[in-house]
Amino acid sequence: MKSKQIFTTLLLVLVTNNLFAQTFRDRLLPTEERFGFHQDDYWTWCGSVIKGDDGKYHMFASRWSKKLSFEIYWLTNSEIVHAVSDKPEGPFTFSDVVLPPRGEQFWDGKMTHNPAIRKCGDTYLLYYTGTTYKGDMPDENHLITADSPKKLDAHQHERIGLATAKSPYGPWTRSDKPILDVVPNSWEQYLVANPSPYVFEDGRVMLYYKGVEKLKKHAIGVAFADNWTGPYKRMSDKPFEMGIGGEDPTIWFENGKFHALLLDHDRKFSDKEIYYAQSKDGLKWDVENNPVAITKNIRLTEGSIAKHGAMERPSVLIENGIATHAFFATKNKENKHSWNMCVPLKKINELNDKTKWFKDAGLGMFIHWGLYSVPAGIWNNKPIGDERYINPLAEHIMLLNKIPIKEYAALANGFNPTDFDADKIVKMAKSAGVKYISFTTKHHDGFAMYDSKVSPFNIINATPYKKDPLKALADACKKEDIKLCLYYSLGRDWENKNAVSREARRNTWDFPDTAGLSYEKYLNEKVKPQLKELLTNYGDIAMIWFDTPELTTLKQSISLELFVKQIQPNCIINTRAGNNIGDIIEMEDNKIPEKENAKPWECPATMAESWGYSVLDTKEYWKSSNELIEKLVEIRSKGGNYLLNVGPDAKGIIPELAKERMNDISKWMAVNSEAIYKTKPIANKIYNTYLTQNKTHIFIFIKKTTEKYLLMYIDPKSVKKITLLTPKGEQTVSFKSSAGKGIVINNPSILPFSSLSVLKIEKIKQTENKLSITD
Ligand code: H79
Repeated sequence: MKSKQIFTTLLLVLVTNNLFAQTFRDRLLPTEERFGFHQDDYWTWCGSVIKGDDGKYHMFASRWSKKLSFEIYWLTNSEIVHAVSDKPEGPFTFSDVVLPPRGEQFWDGKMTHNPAIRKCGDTYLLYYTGTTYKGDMPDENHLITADSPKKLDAHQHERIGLATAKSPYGPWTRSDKPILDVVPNSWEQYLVANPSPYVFEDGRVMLYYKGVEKLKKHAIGVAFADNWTGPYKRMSDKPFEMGIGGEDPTIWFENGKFHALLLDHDRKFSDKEIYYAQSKDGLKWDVENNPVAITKNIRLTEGSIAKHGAMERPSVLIENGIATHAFFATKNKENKHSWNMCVPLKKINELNDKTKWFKDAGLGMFIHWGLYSVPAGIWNNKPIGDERYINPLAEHIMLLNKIPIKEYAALANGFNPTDFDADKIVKMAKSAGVKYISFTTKHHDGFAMYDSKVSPFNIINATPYKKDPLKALADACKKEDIKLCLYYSLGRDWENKNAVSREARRNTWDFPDTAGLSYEKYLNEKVKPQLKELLTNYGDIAMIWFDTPELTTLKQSISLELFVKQIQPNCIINTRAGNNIGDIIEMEDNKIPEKENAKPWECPATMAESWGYSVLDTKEYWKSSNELIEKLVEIRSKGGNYLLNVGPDAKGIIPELAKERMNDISKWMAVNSEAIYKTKPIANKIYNTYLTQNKTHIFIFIKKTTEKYLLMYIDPKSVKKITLLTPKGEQTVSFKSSAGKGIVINNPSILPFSSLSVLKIEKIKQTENKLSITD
């Protein structure tokens, strides 16, 4: 760097990151229960589909008689059959038995299962599990049990085989030996089964499979063959770790990546559902925080949700390199019928980024309003928690003063916010440049600020006001095109005894004893029913803003995410759903992170200290408008959003000091908002100020104190012009090239704002990537 007095150096690295989190869940289209393959007299289970040379779709599935039970008999009686359909989703019609019993002497003489159909050149490859055992096959007159020697015999002889044919109708050639056998004295000494091949175009095969050491102890293995004809050699003598307790993976290559659908036998994420993972090389797998891909709740074309009993054995149909349909074995809720079901898939490039509105927004407004707005920080004539500085958060008054529910609930009698004017508040927000509003529908006190039928502890039932402020707010937001987000206190609810959280954060005075209490019960009886109301009765909800996850487990966080998205698929959630589940990262209250983040993020913040209206937040506690604007810019330069709070009082009026600040922000945004909305950060830390960019422009935020010249290391040929944004319009700013290395900008001496002003650099090429780093 040259002389610091003269030059401010701006190092530019331009980032393009158009990738966004794509969960497999979002690809599932509505389906029909009859899609797939049903057989009235048989249990239908595993299934794998391929498009044949005849233009038809061919499913290879396993089945066994319904005269026998679903359990056990798959192992002794299953056979692989072939069914055909003109359409990929079916319904498939039975055609022929592909791999019938062929005699005890063969390794696969009695049973075939787990078909996986692939094609290489002109050969159809059917990978499968087969077994044999001594004695006759069981039937309805000769039943067996889980401990029968026949069953155990069948079990320990399970091996992996390959049948080949030139037509999906056969004839099929089976080999006399399995392509993969057990390895004595190893983790896979008992049996190998469930083949899942990835066949490369040149004939190489990467074969995932299940190995079992002894009953109930299984793991995944991977073998490789230079050609499908074999030999199949293990890639390692250890089980393979997918990062997810996987069983029955199906692996395909699409859009430059390997993808897998699989089951999680550890049930870490949910129970008996299908999970998703991605990989660059097919060996090292990335698992999303919420990898649940196909749940037991299936969306049907008629708009309803079908609840199923199990989701297993996933497979996909690939056409021209694109996964077009997912297939899986399923049972109805009563477990009386099983079939192989089909769900059509959206193409990867048809997925929309649900967080786009959020990434573009920049500024949001938080509204903290509830029963706590009545005492406003004073209880029994004393400041909350006796001394203001111990905890200045007025919305925590119930906890800090251990106010019994009965006494706290009496606040509702004096809560009649007749001056609450949703239209006015939303208009104020809009004029300040706010793009979304997050409203406290239920804070830690458990009081619902909307019409809730789940608990009478709400504004309609308990107050003289009797009106639904959320309804008014939702209508006003809709009118003004502001996104509506709903705050919901998750892990803390001081009115509900089952909301068990950490000791210092729960209601220990009304409910000293937690014995017999259940957080899961609270989730099922209060949280989910209230979320359902919120997501059903107020139109489009842009985000559920969870707070304080407390003791929420990973499974519970995942189930909350799935619950929200099943009702409103486009609704996003923040990471305070707990356990890193969420579409956007919620930073700590009032904390701006050091640098940008790969995921969209938000900083929720107060103008003073309390979130709820507090008479203790006297003027000296308030940040100035300039400070707020600078925080907005800092957050934006790091790619985040600023969620700035206001706390209406007991009458529903926003405090004057908050209004003043919103008004100052309005004036600033009226001139500078293009440097805030739809912009992205520029990666490197820069000297003394902040930057944002969009496709056509770079924005530099400058202060009155900034030096006379600015040096930017960007190619002068790529800069069309530079202007200063002012209330009177754009003012041209001169610049010249600096010894071919960059540009020197004449820093304007008079700036329009006492906070930050904006220099706008117009790029010549309308693309983000053309500016290159020259130093
Ligand atoms: O809604 C706003 C706050 O009320 C809420 N999050 C924002 C968005 C929030 N809840 N908790 N906290 C913020 C911070 C934690 C407060 C604590 Fe305590 C103070 C933890 C320990 C001391 C309150 C008092 C809880 C236990 C004792």
